[in-house]
Amino acid sequence: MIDYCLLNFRVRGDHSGKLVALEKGEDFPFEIKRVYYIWATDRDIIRGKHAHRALEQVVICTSGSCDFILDNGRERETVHLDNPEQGLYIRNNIWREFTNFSDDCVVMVLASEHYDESDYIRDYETFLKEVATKDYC
Ligand code: T46
Repeated sequence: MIDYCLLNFRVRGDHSGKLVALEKGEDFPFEIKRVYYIWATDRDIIRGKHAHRALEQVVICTSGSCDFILDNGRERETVHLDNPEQGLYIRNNIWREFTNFSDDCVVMVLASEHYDESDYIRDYETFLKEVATKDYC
């Protein structure tokens, strides 16, 4: 099993529309240190192609849709994101690629750490070696 989950956010909508608020300690698995968002990506582009050594993230498709392909070094799973009421929680040591972007896709990412290129594993063979050394089962 791949170590991810879909968080279902509480929606505080009324007749004027929907609203999700994410508060520290209540709705979220870590303290957010960075937020970034991605849009205007052509459908067939494959982004990501890396894992993180320590970083944890929650990915929210706030508009449109895209597919996240998650890989723990043994198996792969595709998660379709198209709902701003859900967040994809990706822990460390998971290889991710994302693609199949709709024209209106906006992906917002909430991150547990500041940007640090040394936390990225951008080579798949290196990723396989690093996760193999952590595979105790
Ligand atoms: C991830 C997926 C979901 C910065 O300068 N600061 C930042 O906080 C980020 C995220 C990126 N950058 C720079 C680094 C590159 O020169 O922006 C450029 C594009 O980044 P990258 O190629 O890593 O983008 P994606 O979409 O492949 O991956 C990003 C995140 O980097 C990554 O952590 O999990 O989104």
